[in-house]
Amino acid sequence: MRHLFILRGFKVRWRMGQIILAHGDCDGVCAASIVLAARRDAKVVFTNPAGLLSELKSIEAGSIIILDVALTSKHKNEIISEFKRLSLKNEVIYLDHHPLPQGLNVNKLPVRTLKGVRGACASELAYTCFKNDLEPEMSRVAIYGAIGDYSDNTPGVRRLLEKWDKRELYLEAGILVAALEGVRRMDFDFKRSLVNYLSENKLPSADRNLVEMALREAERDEEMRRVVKSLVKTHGNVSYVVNVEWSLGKAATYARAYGETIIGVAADEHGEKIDLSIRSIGLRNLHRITSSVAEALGGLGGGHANAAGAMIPRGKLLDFVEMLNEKLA
Ligand SMILES: [Mn+2]
Repeated sequence: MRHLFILRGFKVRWRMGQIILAHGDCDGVCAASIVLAARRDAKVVFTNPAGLLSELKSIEAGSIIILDVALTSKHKNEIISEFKRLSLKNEVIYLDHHPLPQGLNVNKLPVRTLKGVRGACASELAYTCFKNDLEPEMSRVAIYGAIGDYSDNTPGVRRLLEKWDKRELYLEAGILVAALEGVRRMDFDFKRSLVNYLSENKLPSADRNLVEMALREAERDEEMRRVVKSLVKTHGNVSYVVNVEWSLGKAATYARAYGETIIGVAADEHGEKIDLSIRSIGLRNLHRITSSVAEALGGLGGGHANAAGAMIPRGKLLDFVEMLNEKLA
């Protein structure tokens, strides 16, 4: 619902109604689609952990639903005060599954959230939260999101899967994941139209353009894995690649695999910054290590126990790799 304000009799100003702030990966896109199906008037804005604070600051008022966007330890205090400011006027719902930065307690966040759902990705949380306003068959969109985030083995998703043949859904999720990996990260128009499409519960396989994108990405994966293999460098327990033009997450995974190390890093230099994906096996705290190293270098980062992301100043990549390796020891 949009509110119309008439100021001084002639000036007309629109104030924001409902805003969805979502991450742009498969889980974020699916979570946004689910919420949009329940809240048809909402406006969808894509953001990420580094951008969340400035998005919140730019909103004067409105009912806000945040999906799959981690809170960074660097901005945690400012984000909490934005949550407080915004929730004085309207409801703020925060649905996420990244570990909170140290010092924050999910029970004390000044927003509405879902508690006690261990391992559930943002799409599962969104489906659970908005279930009463959804067609039950929207559950498959929650399942695509869960597969995209490797989170389809939770009790909640297993229950949702009982109503489907999972093999059909894996094909649909696979198309979605591959198409999203293939699209530029900042192609928000494409992602917004995808959210509209999925919010109507239309199948990814029914959109030939999406299928084409997924097939092209599959071909590219086959080629880029070899590129990563030829470029990977190793320092102690950390392998890394720089500026391979591929999905950062996949590049990090294969850097780790081909470098035969515990951690893989993929870096993308642009302007004065470096975007990083970090992937590990068998760690419990990659998000913590990543955020402390990135912050020590003047950047920021976070994520999950074995998958994280960071942004650091240009020229600091070798320091980052060196410090990650030290933290492992
Ligand atoms: Mn997620």
